[in-house]
Amino acid sequence: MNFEGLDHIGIAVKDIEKSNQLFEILMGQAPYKQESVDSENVLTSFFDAGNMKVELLQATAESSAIYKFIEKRGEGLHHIAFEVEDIYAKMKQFEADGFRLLNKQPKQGADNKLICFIHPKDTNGVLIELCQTQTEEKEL
Ligand code: CMX
Repeated sequence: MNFEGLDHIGIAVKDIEKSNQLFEILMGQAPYKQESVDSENVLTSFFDAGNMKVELLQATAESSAIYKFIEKRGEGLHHIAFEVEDIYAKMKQFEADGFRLLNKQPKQGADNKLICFIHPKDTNGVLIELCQTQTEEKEL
């Protein structure tokens, strides 16, 4: 098995403050974390959903992937993220399997993760994120 489990699903939203209020009602709790990821030009908030999380993402610049996504496809499900034990090993494996990786090295993502995306055109139109919880030994 390649994955440790589903870590989170990412939902692209236009106005994260409004969506936070909506999801607070839906999830029955406030987000446990809000974070700006400057490298991705996004504002994020995370809700605990039991054995996984829901991440809301709002673009902070027109260059952001979230901005382009919403322009093209509207708000909605943006990606699903699987936890992996060793992101370097999985990136190597998936690349050898023919999947196009959208970053050649793991990037610093939200929620203390090292992340890598697989091109959605290689996975039936769904953007897949690999993420590894960062430990001190694996910090970039
Ligand atoms: N899910 C499914 N399909 C997607 C998609 C997504 N999230 N984003 C784009 N696409 C589709 C587009 O609709 C388009 O399809 P068609 O050609 O059929 O219209 C195709 O992929 C190419 O899209 P594009 O707009 O021409 O190309 P982009 O320059 O926007 O690049 C992608 C798309 C996926 C390569 C780019 O968004 C990327 O590198 N994403 C990874 C990084 C990311 O998403 N960061 C934001 C989240 C960060 C975080 O979680 O912290």
